Amino acid sequence: LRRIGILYEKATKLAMTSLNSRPFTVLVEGNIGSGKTTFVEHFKQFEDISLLTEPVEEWRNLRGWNLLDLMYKDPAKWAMTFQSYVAMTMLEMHRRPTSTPVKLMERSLYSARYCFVEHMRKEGTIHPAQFAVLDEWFRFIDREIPIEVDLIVYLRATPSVVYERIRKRARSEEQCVPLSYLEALHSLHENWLVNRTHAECPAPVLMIDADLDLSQITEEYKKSEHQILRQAV
Ligand code: DGT
Repeated sequence: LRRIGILYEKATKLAMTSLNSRPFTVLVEGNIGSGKTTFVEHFKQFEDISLLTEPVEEWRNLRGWNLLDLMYKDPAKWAMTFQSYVAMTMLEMHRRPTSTPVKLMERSLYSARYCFVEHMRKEGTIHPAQFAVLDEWFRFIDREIPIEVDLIVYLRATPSVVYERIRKRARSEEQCVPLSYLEALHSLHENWLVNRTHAECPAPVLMIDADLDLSQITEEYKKSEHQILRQAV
């Protein structure tokens, strides 16, 4: 009887998945170096989840051009170009079809707009006219193209902690990243996901303590498994 029950539950979920034909979609958000990639990789062990890691490699090599490096070296000149490419690659990930009932995606169009572009606007890195163009694109996409999000996992980390991690991993483009930049990005994430003072938040937020080091973080990650996996068959 128990086996029949399990089979029935699986069949129901499968039927719902194909009827819905849209996966339960989870965004993984948090500051640079907060452990988003590690979090996504934790879910490799489970079936029925599509894992979409951030397209940093595409940003580092667009027809031979390293847009990430150009942006860090000369933001006044390259920030607009970089953000428009980030938005395109993010939209592609949001729209990418999956055959599994759960889709886990690192970052999103939302953090690009509400954290990174917002920071550039505040700091004057981009001209107000450039900001207006990026914002119009964002609004157009948000209005016209269905982007469904069911849950946001926020890896909340202290700026000084991520600063140390970034220093240790030594990604060449990030050598010039100062602590003040990470503090600014941290408060933009907080405004967006915790204080909700800044802008719309597309889904409920599950907060995870991302200050813990690798040896302890798995336990913390496990707390989110139930909410994410209950959708999987
Ligand atoms: P993780 O796994 O939490 O350590 O994640 P990271 O640090 O590999 O990934 P992420 O998205 O925080 O940052 C990758 C690099 O790309 C980092 O140097 C910041 C930069 N980045 C990501 N998205 C944007 C964006 O929309 N605008 C700007 N300016 N930079 C971005």
